Parts: sequence; C-alpha cells; structure tokens
Amino acid sequence: MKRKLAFFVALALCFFVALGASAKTYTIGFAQTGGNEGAWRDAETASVNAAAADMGITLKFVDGQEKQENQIAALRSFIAQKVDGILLAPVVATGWDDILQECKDAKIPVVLLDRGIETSDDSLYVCKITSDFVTEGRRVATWLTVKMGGKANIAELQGTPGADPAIMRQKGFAEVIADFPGMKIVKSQTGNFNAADGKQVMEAFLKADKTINAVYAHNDDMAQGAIQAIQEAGKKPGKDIIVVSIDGTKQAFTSMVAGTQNAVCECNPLLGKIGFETLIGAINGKTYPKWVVQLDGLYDQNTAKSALPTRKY
Ligand code: GZL
Repeated sequence: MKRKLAFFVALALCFFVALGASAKTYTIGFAQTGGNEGAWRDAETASVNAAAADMGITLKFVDGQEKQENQIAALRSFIAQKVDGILLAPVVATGWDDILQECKDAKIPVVLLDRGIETSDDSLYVCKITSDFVTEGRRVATWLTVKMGGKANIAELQGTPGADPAIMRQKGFAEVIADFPGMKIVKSQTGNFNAADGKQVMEAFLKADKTINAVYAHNDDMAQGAIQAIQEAGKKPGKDIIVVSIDGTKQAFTSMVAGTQNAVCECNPLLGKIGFETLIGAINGKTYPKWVVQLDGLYDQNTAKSALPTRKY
C-alpha cells in the first residue's frame, strides 16, 4: 500500500513540476545586427519572432542598425530590465568581453545566434549557434574550381569587415584555391553584406579589370548586386562571368533557375526555435557544447529548379 501511495505522490509531483516549467513565461532580449543587410537577416528576424509567439516568450527586440555600440547598449538595457536570457547576433567578432561579463555578473545567460565572437573566456556565453563558415567558403571554392577547370580571375565581395562569417568565408575559400595557382582573386573588397554596396563595388571592379570571369560573394544579397552590375556592363552573369554565393535565399534559387547565378551554399537563418530552446535550457541549468553547428547544403543549376518550391527562406 505504502509503495502505491509513494508512486502516486511522485506522479503528482512530476505533474506539478512539469506544469510549473511549461507555465513560466520567459522574457528574452534579442540584440539583432539589424540595418539593411537584406533577405537572410530578415528571414532570421522573422524566425525569432515566430518562435517567440509559438513558445509564449515575451521578446524584447532591438535592431542594432549594424553598430556594435547599439548592440552593447541593448544588452545593458536587457540587464536593467532583468530579462531571463539574451540572444545576440554579434555584428563583429571582437569587443564583447566587458558587456558579456556584465551579463554574467547579472546571472543572465547569453546565446550567440548566427555569428561567433573572439574571446579568451568562453564562459561568457552559453554557446554559439552558427553554420560552419570556413566549410561554406571551402565548398564554394571547390565547386568553382571544378566549374572553371582550375583557372579563373575571381572578384570577391566580402561581408561586413570584422564579422565572423566574412572572416571565415574568406579563409575557407582561400585555403582551397591556394592549391590551384590558376584560381586567382584579382579583386577583393567589402560589399557590407548588402545588395547596393555589392553592386557599386562590382561596377568598379568591372571597370578596373576586364579579365574577371568569376564572382565569389560572401552572401546572396551582394551576389544580386553583382548580377545587376554585370548586366549593366553588357555582360551575361552566369555565362560570361560565373556567380557563386552563400546563404541559399530564394533570390539565389530564382537566379540559378534564370541562369544568372551558378551555385550557392546555404546558411540556415531559421534559428529562432533552437535559439530559444537552448537559452531556456541554459536558464534551467542545462549545459551545451560551445558550438551548436548548423549543417548546410550546396546547390547549383542542376538542382535549383527542383529545390526552389521547397525553400523556406
Ligand atoms: C551568417 C550571417 C550572415 C549572412 C548574411 O550566419 O551572419 O549575415 O550570411 C548576413 O546574409 O548579413
């Protein structure tokens, strides 16, 4: 009899504990890089907003306007508001230790979303949830090297200066082409991850160097700008000049179907649910590997048409 009673008491306890955990409404601050980066960033923000609504999370959202000082101010305001946890998409990789120490002192866990940081103390954040940017760069470089038969004069459109994905995508691409002397980067400059700057830089590249026959853009938005610049220069993107980029947004797939882009390595922006689940886990004492890596696929004109209807961003 006693064992039966103990069982039912334990069962009731579990029920009330579970009820308590699910009934709590978490207040979470999200400091987004923001600004006018474009389709990928918009998809990530939409994913975070949708997940907050689905999970009953009170979300405090700040658009950092692509300025680190704005994101630091946002984190300080989250601390003052005593949020339960923080998501941070760090616009650049350095300069975060002090503010993250303030978050740690306030016992507010921070999860890094879609970009990593450089720090000597990785206890300052729970984990980073990002793609493997070096591998993205390597995969695109490998695809381009095969496509060009090991010989190309490449224009590189870099992402935001100092941003983790820009640094790592440049590194991965360079590592692969280092083994192929015929694969030359003849021009390389930042287009700040946006279409307008990407177009402007590509226009200047085309005026300066008539031998360019390939473009490596660190994201799709800059690739779209480059495609426009190539067309306005009277050349055929996707044919006269091969175009490859990273992100895998719909615009890249429609361009590959249209023949103006040749290949893309995706980079998943739909991180809202996993971001909140990880943060809530950490708030409740769970530990995580420092890098929760997202896996990406590579697509080209042979696979774009069938994949396009299934794309979620
Ligand atoms: C990658 C993300 C990058 C995207 C760009 O995780 O930080 O920032 O590749 C975006 O499109 O601007």
